Amino acid sequence: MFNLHTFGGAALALASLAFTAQAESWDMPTPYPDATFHTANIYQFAEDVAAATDGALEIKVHSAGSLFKHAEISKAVRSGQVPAGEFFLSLLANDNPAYGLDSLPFLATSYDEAERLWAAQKPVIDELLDGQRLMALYAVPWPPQGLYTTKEINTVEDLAGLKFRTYSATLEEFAALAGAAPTQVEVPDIPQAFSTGRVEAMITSPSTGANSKAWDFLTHYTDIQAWIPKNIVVVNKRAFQRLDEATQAAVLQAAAEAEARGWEMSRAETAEKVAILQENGITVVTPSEELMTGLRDIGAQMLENWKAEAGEAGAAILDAYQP
Ligand code: PCA
Repeated sequence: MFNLHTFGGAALALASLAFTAQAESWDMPTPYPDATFHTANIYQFAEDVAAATDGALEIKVHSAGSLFKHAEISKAVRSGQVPAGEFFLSLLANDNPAYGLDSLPFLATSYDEAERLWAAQKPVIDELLDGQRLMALYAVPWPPQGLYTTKEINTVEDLAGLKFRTYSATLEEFAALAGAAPTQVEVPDIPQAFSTGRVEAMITSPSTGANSKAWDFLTHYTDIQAWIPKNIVVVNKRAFQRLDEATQAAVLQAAAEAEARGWEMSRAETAEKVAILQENGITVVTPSEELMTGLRDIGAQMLENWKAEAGEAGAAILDAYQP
């Protein structure tokens, strides 16, 4: 402990100035609410970075789209408006189809498959991000995506005409092929979109369903386990390069831990959140063969569309995934 009386006021002011000049503070926008396991994982990541750098790098998380809207986050990091951010990986599929592979229905539906798909995607995505002055810190999957409705769904035809909440262009394509009417709604807006009747069905994880209190406006959860999409946390390359070497190493170490922890959290979420849906009165349904066949047909068509768009580069990723 230093003694204030032996420490001149001017010296104290200088010392604290020097300290603030060294410490760096990063604003980090994320799209999902605090109760989301991804967001909890990011808060832990920020704490780990602060601890490992003795407070030299402080990451301030701005959750639920409060600093930038979800669709703006990747651009904000690219342009350096913020040094880091999180977003749903396949939102970048408009830039390059490689980003969208984890949102294709029935391509990777178990965590083991999702891990293999990420291993196949990652080198390509690292290169694409590099071209955008970005660097991936880590990616974490959502639990398998299931179908939420207000009635029993036995065939794809049962989805016809439903006002369908979507979160990406890929899901929009899926909903349209199923004959439903897609409307893009961000997670924090889900309860209101349902309660006002803008939408009446959705596909998302047990996590997002339970966190949105789906039982307030939906009755059936059909466990189709259609895909396992990921969120990615990225950093602006120049912001990263401005950090000293020890801080860079601390960020990469905390990111590797966050990725491992996030995959574990995701696996644990699945059963836990389905149980919460059930406890709150949602009927959890095992899908009929007929429904699954119809949905798989849509998935097969979307994969063909994807291949046509992704060309040789896409074929190489698919080969790496399915050797
Ligand atoms: N939750 C997010 C993305 C996928 C998921 O499970 C959402 O519903 O937008």
